[in-house]
Amino acid sequence: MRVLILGADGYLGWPTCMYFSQRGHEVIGVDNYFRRNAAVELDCEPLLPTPNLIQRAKVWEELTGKKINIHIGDATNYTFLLQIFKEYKPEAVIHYAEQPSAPYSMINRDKAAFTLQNNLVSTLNIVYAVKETNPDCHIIKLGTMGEYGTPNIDIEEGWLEIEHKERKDKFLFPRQASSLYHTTKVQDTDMLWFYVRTWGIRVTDLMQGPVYGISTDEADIDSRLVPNFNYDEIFGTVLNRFIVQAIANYPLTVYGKGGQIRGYLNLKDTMQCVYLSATQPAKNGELRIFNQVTETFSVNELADKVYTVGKELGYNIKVDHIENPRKEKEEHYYNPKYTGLLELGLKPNYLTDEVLAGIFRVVERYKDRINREAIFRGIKWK
Ligand code: USQ
Repeated sequence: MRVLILGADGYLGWPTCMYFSQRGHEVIGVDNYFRRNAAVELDCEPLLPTPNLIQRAKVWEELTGKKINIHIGDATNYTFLLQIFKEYKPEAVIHYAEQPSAPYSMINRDKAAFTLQNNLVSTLNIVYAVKETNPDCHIIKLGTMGEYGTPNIDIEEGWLEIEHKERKDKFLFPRQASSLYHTTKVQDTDMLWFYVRTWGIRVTDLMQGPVYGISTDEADIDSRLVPNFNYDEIFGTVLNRFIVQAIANYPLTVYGKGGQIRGYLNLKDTMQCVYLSATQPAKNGELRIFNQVTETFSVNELADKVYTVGKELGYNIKVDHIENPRKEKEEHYYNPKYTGLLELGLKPNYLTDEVLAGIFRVVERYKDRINREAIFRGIKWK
């Protein structure tokens, strides 16, 4: 398969490039270095040093003999993107090229506008490039579980059948996002559904929860192939942050009551889910939606796990409940369905103490690089 990966330099993008390349597919990786530049601008660089995307691909080729074609450019630039589609004629495109951070989107109007413009225009451009070059190309889009919010009813996989005044129909499950970033993902889904209905394109929209971890089979080959591991308030996800905080002797930053429940998954399982989606594609005229999580935890449960494993490793960890900078429910019902990817063949890597200890061990090696000031700045929703 020829697979185009947009956002190839990111936390998920680079490991995905290697995952597909390792399995014999032709990979084209595109990135505009938004994350690298934002990390410099906001002083929140990843914990582990990562060579740039061109250098990463060179290291990968030296070590495995497999080539990943890299292009540095912006998916919101249609001329650039169309040229890539014309040159490579991908059979699948994986869209990670979005501004992925909820706090970033809440910093100020300019960051909100950037998030809106970047996320929606990149998605629109992909749809147009697919229509213009190969309407059979399968679009795999990273959405988020945050599109649904935390409703007081079970969350289905994307769709909900509604009976109203004795008539029935199927609709997108109601969405109520809790940041401007999450709202752009809702808008993406709506836009994709419009073009699926109108042009008959094929789309898989993956509603992913927060990802944790640093290890994949390919990334473990050499330290220069590691993913970007962010632990800062803006780009770091909560479990990765807690582990770094534990090692930095920084009290764990549980926001508010800590009863916020989310669906989580290991970085290795993101690779599996995207791969399973690509190799068993959606049909033409189908918007297929999967909830991409493997288990659910509250923030308090994550803090407890980090506390317990950290203690065994000799850390004296403190847990703080700090005033929640976000506007979100801190105690709520949460029961998402997530069987679709299991049915495709997903074999989950659950969050065991051993998995947690593995992340601790990697972070320990780089603890001198921890920038304590990046851990919490208090970007407020209000
Ligand atoms: N949280 C804390 N303390 C922290 C950081 C976070 O209590 O120091 C809480 C948050 O308030 C939230 C939960 O932990 O209730 C998850 O926060 P997060 O920062 O790990 O995740 P989030 O901002 O929701 O975003 C991340 C990714 C995003 C993805 C999303 C999936 O950055 O790209 O879309 O997870 S989901 O959360 O299901 O919407």
